[in-house]
Amino acid sequence: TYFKEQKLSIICAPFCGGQGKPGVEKGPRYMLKNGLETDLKELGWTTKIDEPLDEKELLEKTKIHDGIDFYKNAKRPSLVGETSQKIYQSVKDALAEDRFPLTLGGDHSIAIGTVSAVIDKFPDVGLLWIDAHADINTLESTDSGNLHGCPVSFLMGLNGPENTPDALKWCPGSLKPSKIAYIGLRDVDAAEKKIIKDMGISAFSMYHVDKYGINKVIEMALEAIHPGGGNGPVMCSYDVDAVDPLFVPATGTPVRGGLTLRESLFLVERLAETGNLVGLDIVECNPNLAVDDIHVANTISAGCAIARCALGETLL
Ligand code: HAR
Ligand code: MN
Ligand code: MN
Ligand code: MN
Repeated sequence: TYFKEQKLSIICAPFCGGQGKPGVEKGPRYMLKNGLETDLKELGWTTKIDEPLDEKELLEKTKIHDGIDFYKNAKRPSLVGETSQKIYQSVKDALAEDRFPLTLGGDHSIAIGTVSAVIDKFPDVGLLWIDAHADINTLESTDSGNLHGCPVSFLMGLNGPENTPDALKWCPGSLKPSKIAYIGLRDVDAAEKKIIKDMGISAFSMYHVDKYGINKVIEMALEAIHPGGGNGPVMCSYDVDAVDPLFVPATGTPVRGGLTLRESLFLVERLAETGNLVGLDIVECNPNLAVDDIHVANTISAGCAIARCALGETLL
């Protein structure tokens, strides 16, 4: 492990401005209400909760930015930039205190902050992006204009300095194509497929999960980001829409044919087993999109289980 003591920061990132469906800002509050902090304490972690954003104030602000904060067709770049920078600082603070950073979203645009901070501390880190989507659209290629579909392009510096909104210029954009691997993909835009192919990025779609099984896929992904044995620090940015909507229905862009609940949890159990995990995001839980209370409970409990399994919970 890369941490001296079993200490962690739970960083709350209640942000919905990287996409258009309010409710995803409720994720951190719902996961904490589900008992996540107590459960992590029972696993032996000394916890601290960091809330760099005011959920209510930020939601109001997001509405104000609607329709005025644009960069080409990208929506709310100023707000995404300033918010992800606050999350960046929180993750940096956690790591400076030798605490494992667990960030609860919010939409996936917050990973611009979390991953940048983890790279600052561990320059050699490999990133596992667990998602139905590749989130690598550039400001040029995005059709929706939703920045939660673009974080990887900022992390990799694909937009270039001349094409980066001012509020996002703080992002170092230093992630190398060889240091990222995807798992769970099944809804990738044509422009994203081209970027992934041209840059030689490792991507394991649901096809590969079916073909090889989840354990083999994880091992191939680790080998891709850390050639010669798969050892080295790993950051996991986990979009809950990687999980099949049968298990995680309350999310903004569900896509059928995803990971089973067991595959989803095995993935993080396996990462915990390596002892190499240095950061985790859990994003895109949106209680507003549930049609009933069971949908809320299923979604939130899956998000919490992903966190617990990544942080040491085992079945036996
Ligand atoms: N590729 C689409 C876009 O860029 C949709 C991706 C956004 N959905 C997510 N991200 N939940 O993982 O708009
Ligand atoms: Mn997604
Ligand atoms: Mn995502
Ligand atoms: Mn139902």
